Amino acid sequence: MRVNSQRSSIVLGALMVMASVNLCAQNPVIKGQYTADPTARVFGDRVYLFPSHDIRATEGKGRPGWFCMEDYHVYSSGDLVEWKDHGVILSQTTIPWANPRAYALWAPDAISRNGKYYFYFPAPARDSSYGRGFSVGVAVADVPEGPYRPEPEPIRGVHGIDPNVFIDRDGQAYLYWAARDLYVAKLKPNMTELDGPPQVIQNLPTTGLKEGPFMFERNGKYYLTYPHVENKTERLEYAMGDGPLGPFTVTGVIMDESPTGCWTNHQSVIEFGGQWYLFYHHNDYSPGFDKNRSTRIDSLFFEADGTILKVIPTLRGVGVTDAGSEIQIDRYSMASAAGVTTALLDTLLPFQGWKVRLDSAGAWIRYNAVRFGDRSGATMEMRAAAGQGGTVEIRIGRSDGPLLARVDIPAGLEWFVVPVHVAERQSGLHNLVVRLTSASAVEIDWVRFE
Ligand code: FUB
Repeated sequence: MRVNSQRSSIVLGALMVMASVNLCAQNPVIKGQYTADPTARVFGDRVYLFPSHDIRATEGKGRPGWFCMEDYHVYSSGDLVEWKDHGVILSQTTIPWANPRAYALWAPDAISRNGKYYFYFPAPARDSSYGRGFSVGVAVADVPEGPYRPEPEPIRGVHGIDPNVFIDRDGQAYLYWAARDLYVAKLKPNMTELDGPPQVIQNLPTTGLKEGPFMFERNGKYYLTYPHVENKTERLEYAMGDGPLGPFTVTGVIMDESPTGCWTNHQSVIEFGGQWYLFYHHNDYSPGFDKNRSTRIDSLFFEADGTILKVIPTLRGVGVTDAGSEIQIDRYSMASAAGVTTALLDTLLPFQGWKVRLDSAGAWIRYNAVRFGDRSGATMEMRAAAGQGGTVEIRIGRSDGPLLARVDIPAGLEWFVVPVHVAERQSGLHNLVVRLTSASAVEIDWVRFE
């Protein structure tokens, strides 16, 4: 099986270098708001996330049952785990040329040049003199967090969605976008005007929707990544070339279609702290409605010939979790083949997150990369529920690894926070295994070490 989960020891090494503060996030990485179409950029020593901001359409506000976005936020992180929301950077009502009632601020991008930050976004224009459908605008800032000043007019000659900007090693900037086909055009040094006519990118799939182009370069190879409907819903594919204009050869699939049917996916790729990452989205916090999506991150690996290993989406995501935080072990890295299910704690309040249910004796989950640091970890708490009472063991590394604690959860319908003594004090970075040892089921929300 040539997948990213095999490379966990490499990731662990990279994470040990990156971790420095109190960390606790898993996939999805932003809680409390929907964040779709995640474009990640490394500016200085932080990663900036520029997503679309899905909201739920209501009467008079957007089109019920469809995508609905009225503004953009930007987020940043120094470790890919703890994310700061810098607030609204652009709103449909403050873009001079955009329709202020369209609720269609779709997938954006941002890039830095000569000390300025350029934010590219699609939006329907306020009148037909700009043409039908979506135009693409630019807003400019002095720092990545903004404030961003929208240009008075959209970019002339661009009609479509999902703008993506790439600056090649020679300084030439390119704008990519989608309008049934994928297009590319050179940008002038001012980053706000095309420098020549757009070209349709050739040799890409001719049937099934393509959108969301994202270009990156690695070791002199140019990767044009894009969501494409090969079958029923979008999957993430890529084509490789020797330059930003191609010619490109369709090379492979980065991520298969969502098994739960989220129709869209949308990607960006960065290298940060010596590791490559794929940002993508899924409707984790909105399982019944796939137009409210959330950002996920997983590690990305390359073969020696430069091709990309397919990414298998994980709940665990990336980054190191501090042992003293509420470790959301329902976002596990790996699980036994049977006896493990996850569910929202409260389907009416999805941002409260999930619980994991271990159903049959021997069922286990493994949660990677918990940082004990120099904490002694003498006690542990587990928030759990077990109708008939139940017992789980927590071990280090493997289901037969050193025993940290045995937790007896009392019988009852309510959730208990059960304190236990930790048998073996820990330091450093470890993977945790939680295994059911009782015949009766246990549900777990989180564990935390004191
Ligand atoms: O978010 C609206 C649209 O859905 C994006 O522009 C596409 O890439 C798809 O993710």
